[in-house]
Amino acid sequence: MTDIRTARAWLTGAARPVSFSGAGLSAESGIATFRDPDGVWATVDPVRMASPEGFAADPETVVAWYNARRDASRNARPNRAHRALASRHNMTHITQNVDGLLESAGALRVLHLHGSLDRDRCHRDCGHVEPATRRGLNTCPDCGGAMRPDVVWFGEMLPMDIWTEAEIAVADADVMLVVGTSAIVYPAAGLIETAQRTGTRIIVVNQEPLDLGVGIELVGQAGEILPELL
Ligand code: BV8
Ligand code: ZN
Repeated sequence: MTDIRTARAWLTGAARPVSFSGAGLSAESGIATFRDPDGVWATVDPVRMASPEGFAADPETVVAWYNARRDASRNARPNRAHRALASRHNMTHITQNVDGLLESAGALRVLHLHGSLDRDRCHRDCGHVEPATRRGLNTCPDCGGAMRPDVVWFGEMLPMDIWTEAEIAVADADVMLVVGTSAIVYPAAGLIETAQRTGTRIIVVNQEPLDLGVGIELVGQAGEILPELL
């Protein structure tokens, strides 16, 4: 059988499938990826814009950059790949993406390992979180600390409840569908190794070959391949 037919058979019979996605899933919705040649990090320094040190050094610029990404994300629509994933109601979606396009496509269970653009949280971690409606620099109404996007920056811990839920879902999964990620950011990318270790069948769908040496790799656009797979 061809790889795509085998992959489709695996997914058809999957009782506990998970997807693990990155920026490539939202690329066809017009949201830039990070490490493609035309990606975000080609023009923006990740340490300056996506780290606590960068926020401390220049909070106005960091908040403005996230507000620009929020505007881009709000104008984006789910693409065929989001809709294909959302059509599998027994699939747990573990994503590194901070957009809400899987939810907009109707996905029922989405675990955001790196947070969400839609929220701001208190930088003092007092627990205050609010929808990201206020523009500019704001202070926490509960403790006066600085408010910042509720995303996970480099050097910051992932939300432990979400991370634990993702680890359990992967350890329990019979099939993992990896979509549109360069799989180099940890601990998130470590979930692929967890899946491999626990005998999960792994299907990788990516525009560039990742050559992870696990399961089946289908090279191409997620918006083309996923509707065929699911
Ligand atoms: C942690 C913010 C420790 C949210 C992001 C030094 C100091 C501190 C930490 C480290 C360090 N060195 C290494 C680390 C660990 C670090 C890390 O892994 N760095 C990497 C770069 C080596 N990790 C961390 O810092 C993490 N935290 O380790 O904390 C700790 C432990 C205990 C206690 C305290 C602290 C935090 C990681 C999260 C960082 N946040 N962004 C935001 O603004 O979005 S990372 C950034 O990369 C995004 O979040 C993104 O989600 C993530 C992964 O990128 P991808 O989604 O994979 O996107 P990419 O562009 O790379 O790839 C897209 C792929 O899609 C490509 O392969 C492309 O070919 C493909 N594609 C494109 N179009 C399509 C397609 N495929 C299919 N169809 C298409 N149409
Ligand atoms: Zn606070």
